[in-house]
Amino acid sequence: MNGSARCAALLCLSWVLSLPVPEASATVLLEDGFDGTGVDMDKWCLADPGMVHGQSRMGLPPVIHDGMATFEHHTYDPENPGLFCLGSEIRSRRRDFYPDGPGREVIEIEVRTRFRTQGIGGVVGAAFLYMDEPDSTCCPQGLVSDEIDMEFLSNQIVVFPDHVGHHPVLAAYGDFCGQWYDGVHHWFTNPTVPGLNLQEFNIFKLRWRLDSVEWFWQSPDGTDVLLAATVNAVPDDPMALYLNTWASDDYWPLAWQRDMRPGSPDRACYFDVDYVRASCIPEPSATALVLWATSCLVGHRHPKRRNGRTRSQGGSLDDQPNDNQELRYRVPSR
Ligand SMILES: [Ca+2]
Ligand SMILES: [Ca+2]
Repeated sequence: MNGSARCAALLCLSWVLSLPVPEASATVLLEDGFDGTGVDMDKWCLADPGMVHGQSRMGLPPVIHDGMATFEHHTYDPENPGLFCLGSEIRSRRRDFYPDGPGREVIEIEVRTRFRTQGIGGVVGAAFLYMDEPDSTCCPQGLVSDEIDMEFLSNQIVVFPDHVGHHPVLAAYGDFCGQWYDGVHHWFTNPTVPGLNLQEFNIFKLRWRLDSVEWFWQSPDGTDVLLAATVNAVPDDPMALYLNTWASDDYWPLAWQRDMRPGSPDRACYFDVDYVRASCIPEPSATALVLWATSCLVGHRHPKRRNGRTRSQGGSLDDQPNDNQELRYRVPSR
C-alpha cells in the first residue's frame, strides 16, 4: 500500500470509527407492575394447588395490592393442617424466553423484590426461569430440566444474619437430571453482597446468552453490580418465568430451618414483587460489527437503524389456556 492509499484507508477508518454504533434497543416480552387487583391471567398461570414443593403446597395465588404482588407463605394449611405449609407461585404463560438471536442475543429478567421475613427462617422467595421435559433414560425424577435462579433465603436473613450484606442464591442448570454441584449441569453460588439488605426493595437482573449467564444487583447509586457469571450449566432450551415462595425441607440444608414446620399457630412471611420484566436485547457480535463497518466503507452510507423492535419468533410455544397441565413438579433448587 502506497502512502496515498494508506492515508485514504486511515481517513476511511477514522470516518467509520466516528459513526454511531447501531443502537441496541431492548424488546419487552413480558412486563407486570402488578397495578391491578388480581393476577393478570393473560400473562400468568397459577400453580396447580396440589403441587407440593419442599414442605409447601403451592395453593395460594399471590395477593395483588398497592402495585405489588405479595407471595405469602403460611405454616398453616387449613385444607391439610399439620401436613403441609402453604406457598404461592405463578408461571408466565409465555414459555418461549430464549436468546436465539440475531436481534435477541440476550434474555434479561429484571425484578424488584423485598422479603418481609417476619423473623421466620426456612422460606425461599424466588424469581427464576425454568423448563423441563420427560426423560425416561436419564434420571431418578424422570425429567431433564434447564433453569436460571435468583433465590432469597429467609434463613440467610434471620437465622444466619450477615452484617456485611445478604446473600442471594444464584444458580444455573443445563440439561440437569440430578447432578448437583457438578459445575456442568448445575452451577451455584451464594455470594456475600456488601450493602445488600433483602428486607428492603432491591432490583436484580439476570442476563442469559447462549454461552453464559450473568447476575446483577442494582446498588443504591443505580449501578448494576455484577454478582456472578458462569459459562457452565448454561440452559439451551426456551424457558418460562416463575415467581414463588415455599419452605425447603432438609433436602436443602442451606434453606431449611428446623423450626419451619407445617402447623398452627400460623406463621406467615411475605415475598413482595414490585415489578418483573422480561426483555430480549440485541447484542451484535464482533463479526457483525466488522461486517457492519465494512458495509459502511463499501457503501459509503450511514447504517440503517434497526427498525422498531424484534418479536418473538413464532410467539409462545404454548399459549393454550389450560391451567391443569402446565406445572410439573419442580426439582428442588439448591
Ligand atoms: Ca409495581
Ligand atoms: Ca436443555
